[in-house]
Amino acid sequence: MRLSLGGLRQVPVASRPRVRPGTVPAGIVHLGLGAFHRAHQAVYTEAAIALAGGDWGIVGVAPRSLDVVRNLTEQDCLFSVTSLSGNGTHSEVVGAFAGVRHAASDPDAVLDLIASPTIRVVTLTVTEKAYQMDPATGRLRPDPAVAADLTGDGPPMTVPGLLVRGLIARAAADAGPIALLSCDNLPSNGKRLHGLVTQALEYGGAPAPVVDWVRDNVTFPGSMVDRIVPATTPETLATVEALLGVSDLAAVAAEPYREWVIEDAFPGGRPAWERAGAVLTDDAGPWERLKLRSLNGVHSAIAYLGALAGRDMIAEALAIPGMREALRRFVAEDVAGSFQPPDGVSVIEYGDSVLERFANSAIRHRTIQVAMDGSQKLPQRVLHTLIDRRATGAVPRWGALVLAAWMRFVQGQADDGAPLPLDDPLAERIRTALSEGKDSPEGVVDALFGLTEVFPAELVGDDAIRELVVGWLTALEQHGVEQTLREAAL
Ligand code: CS2
Repeated sequence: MRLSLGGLRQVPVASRPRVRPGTVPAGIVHLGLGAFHRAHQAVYTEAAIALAGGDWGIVGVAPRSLDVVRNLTEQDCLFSVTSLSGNGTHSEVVGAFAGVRHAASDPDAVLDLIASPTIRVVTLTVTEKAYQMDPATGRLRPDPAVAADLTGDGPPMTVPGLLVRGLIARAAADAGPIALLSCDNLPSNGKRLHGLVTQALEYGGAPAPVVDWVRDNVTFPGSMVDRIVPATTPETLATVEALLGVSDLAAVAAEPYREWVIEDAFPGGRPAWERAGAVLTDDAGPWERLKLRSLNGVHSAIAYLGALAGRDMIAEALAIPGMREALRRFVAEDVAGSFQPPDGVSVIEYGDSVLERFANSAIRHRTIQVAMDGSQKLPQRVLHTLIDRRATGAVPRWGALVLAAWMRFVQGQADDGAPLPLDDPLAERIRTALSEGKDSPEGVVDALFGLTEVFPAELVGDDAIRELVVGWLTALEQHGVEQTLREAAL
């Protein structure tokens, strides 16, 4: 039997939703129906509604993927989240969804929602690349699809297009203030989203009254989101079916840990997320830098080094001799001194707790999954650490290793010669650059440093950085990851 309102009777009582499914009116539109949203904001929002009430049901919008919309529709918008750890598993069905939509086939429904006075918050988990901005600068990149969305009369297909056209419709309807809350792993994600909307309005030639309305009625709170949520696999679905007693094709599995720090700027109100364990603050910046640099930066390091060493899973890659030591030194020697952490937080202790989470082998997180979209992830995860350390005169040796590992990874071959996929929006640009400089480590570094949308001039022009990266890349090419890590520890 399939998970659905009727099927809930089969589900163990302890796993049933905390709110009555289908009874909570919509107050939030969420863009990006991937596994992360379901295991993170949806869980917090359901708990907040269960504990404090409010019309904060979520309408989930998938920009492209039809499968998730179909699966959720067939399941009366119900799905389960299963926490996996060495200490056992727990599944809960989430009942906070008030509906689902597919933007690619029905964009008008999404614009109507954003323009509706009942919707007072739009949340986003669309991944870095969907913001269509140059990662180095945060400038909107109006490629043809974005340009058509912003200036044309056709249906909007991109995230900037959906947001801006939705806001224009909301301004016309004078439907009240609204918060746009980015939950993606971008630097200063609230400011980025604000910049995106501002630039997109300008690019599309929005009339002054609309620009004024957005200025006066729309906020862009920043946030730090955290939970490790691997892609769902057939194995996940089988585990979940055994736990729930019904099959759930929209199931997600995740680590038990979760964290959310949100800037409290919601002019139309918000769920009582603090009741669900979120931290509401004036400035999420220190939390976000902590997480991007000491969690995501380390995650990317394990992903590139591990994939090159032929390890399929993050937990396996962490077990390579010398890996933990190198990562601990990366955090202690490079990351910790690169920014001011939140009051009372030790970056080194945070980094150690992150390594414990990465060691959770039950979640089966693939190195290749974390490795994807590196061009969009490197700036906030690694390059900002390098730049900020260089500004103090330090020589960030371990951060340079991470960058070198990416440069070897994008060449497409593991240490044993096995092919590695390059899944990246800039894949073509990267391949073209590499075809010009592939003969030596120096050539590779210079060619890739030519990707100005990723590498800022201050980094590229820094001889000390270049020398470090060339040194590591040479070692990785000559000896492979395992020997390089063994020797690095000496
Ligand atoms: C990961 C993140 O895939 C990736 O790039 O680093 O998705 C990571 O698992 C989450 O940010 C953890 O909160």
